[in-house]
Amino acid sequence: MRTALTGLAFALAAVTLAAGPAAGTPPPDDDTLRGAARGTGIRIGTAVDTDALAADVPYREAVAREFDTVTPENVMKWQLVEPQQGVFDWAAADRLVDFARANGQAVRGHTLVWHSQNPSWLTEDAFTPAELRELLRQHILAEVGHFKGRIWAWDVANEVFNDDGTLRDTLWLRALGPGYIADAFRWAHQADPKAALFLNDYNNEGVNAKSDAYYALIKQLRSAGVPVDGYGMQGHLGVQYGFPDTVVENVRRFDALGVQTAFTEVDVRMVLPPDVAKVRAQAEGFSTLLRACLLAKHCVSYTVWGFTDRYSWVPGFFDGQGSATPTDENLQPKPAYYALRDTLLIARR
Ligand code: 9MR
Repeated sequence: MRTALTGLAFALAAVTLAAGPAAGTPPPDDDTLRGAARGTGIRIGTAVDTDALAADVPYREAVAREFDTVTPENVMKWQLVEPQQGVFDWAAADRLVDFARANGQAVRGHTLVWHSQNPSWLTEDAFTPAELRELLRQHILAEVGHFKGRIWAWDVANEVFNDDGTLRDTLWLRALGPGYIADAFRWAHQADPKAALFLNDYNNEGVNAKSDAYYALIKQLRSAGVPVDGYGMQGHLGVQYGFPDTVVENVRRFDALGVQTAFTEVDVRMVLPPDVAKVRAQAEGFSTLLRACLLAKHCVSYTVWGFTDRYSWVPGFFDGQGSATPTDENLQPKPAYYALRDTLLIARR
């Protein structure tokens, strides 16, 4: 990426010319997202494809250079950590956590209870409700316990509501009733009392029926003493839909509830091919969510769901759509990348 060279030059110049920053604090490298975010109170993160991290050197260097936090895109999901009942595989996730530690990055754990990417032994076998509850409890205690002290924030419960604000019909809701959400948070807290525990969903960035449901749920859980610390908004946008215009209002009402907020999976897809108008709109979509985060008191992080089109999930899921991340297949920054960086630099000023 072009920024690598200019960034390095900037860092060397800063080290040579300045009296020197405090020991252990590298000078801010304004040519990276990570450097630009310093002093804003927000951590900038990315989802990480761990196969790419192992195989693709420029990708790996960019993850280390550009981001304060990493989220495993897949390798902490139940299907991957316990492919057969009682057979655990933490290797890929451990490697990512080690990488993060080596690069001074925090880890967002993703995700503990979800309707998707569960192992088939769990979803196909006919367990009784009591057995399912025990399996969920053991899963959360095992996973959160395994990573204890190494995870900054967990997406404990993912996508529990429908867009109309009713609870999503999942194996968990059907077997255990709505109380499974509170239970999941209690078990996660028991296994790692220091990790920040989040609810997380999509289409909940603006004020709407879904975010209203989260507002009510978080209020209720906290008054019952359930250890919920944060509200995650994934931020999967598309230029063809326009962008929610009540995001600031939404994050501020969660501020007032006393919980942290975070944008956890931001990308802005488009119908291919890109053109000037779509690319500009995309930059605006990324910035809209970042500005809202900067305007909230307790918005702690902004994570993109992959930073390069080389590995984005979007083309595989939405026919004819793509180009959803801030850098292209060659890791070259798009206007969206510069919009994010400049917005951070303006906030820090
Ligand atoms: O990006 C992930 C993709 O590689 C997986 O195949 C997919 C399976 O459902 O999950 C994707 O990540 C999702 C995330 O875990 C939760 N929010 C929506 C994300 C995009 O689908």
